[in-house]
Amino acid sequence: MLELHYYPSNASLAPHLVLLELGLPFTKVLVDRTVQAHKAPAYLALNPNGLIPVLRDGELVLFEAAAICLHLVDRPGAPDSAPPLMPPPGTAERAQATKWLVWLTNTLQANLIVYFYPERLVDEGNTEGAAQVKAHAQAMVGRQLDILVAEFERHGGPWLLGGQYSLCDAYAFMLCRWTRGFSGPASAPARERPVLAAWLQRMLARPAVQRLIADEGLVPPLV
Ligand SMILES: N[C@@H](CCC(=O)N[C@@H](CS)C(=O)NCC(=O)O)C(=O)O
Repeated sequence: MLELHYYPSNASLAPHLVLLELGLPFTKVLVDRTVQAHKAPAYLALNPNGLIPVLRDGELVLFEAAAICLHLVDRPGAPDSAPPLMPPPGTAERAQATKWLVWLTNTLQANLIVYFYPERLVDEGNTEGAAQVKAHAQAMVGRQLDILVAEFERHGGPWLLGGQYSLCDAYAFMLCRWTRGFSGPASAPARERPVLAAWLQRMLARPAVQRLIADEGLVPPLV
């Protein structure tokens, strides 16, 4: 049985959505951040980084949300009716999809983490420095959201890869949701870019996304 160690709206959200899209049976294990459960020895044994998520698949234990999503797509077990969330390996389409997934996790997500935890990059008590780091991270995320907009405009399709819905949409949805609290001059939230606003509405209309919202108890503003 698949077991997703998660906390609502954390980096576990994309794997959670992929599980729901694929219709795979799984159980959820809440990693209670309010009591630092992600820093407890039992969890560190699964993920020495002390970060959420972790996926257990029998003997296999995985951390890194993007790696978990790829494994879920590649492993057998999904019903025939499940959408193909990645193009076939060895194709140019797969290479492009992998490019976007890696970009999402190591560029956009990385800057969002700096935005949320700027105090980790400055000396303790340096609130002015932390505010500067946060503002710069927000501005970088803003420029990267513009890159997403440009990609949608280039191909004109409804999904990040063009015509085919993929796990890149699930991943980008999680990250764009994380910008919902953006304010000030550095960057507006993703939803204020019309192209992304339309795509976010398409995402919200997906049954798997509606289930995700209910399962994780997410409340408005959703994006
Ligand atoms: N690169 C990791 C990042 C995971 C991550 O940063 N998770 C956050 C929640 S969104 C976390 O556990 N933060 C706790 C902390 O930083 O102490 C992944 O994608 O799995």
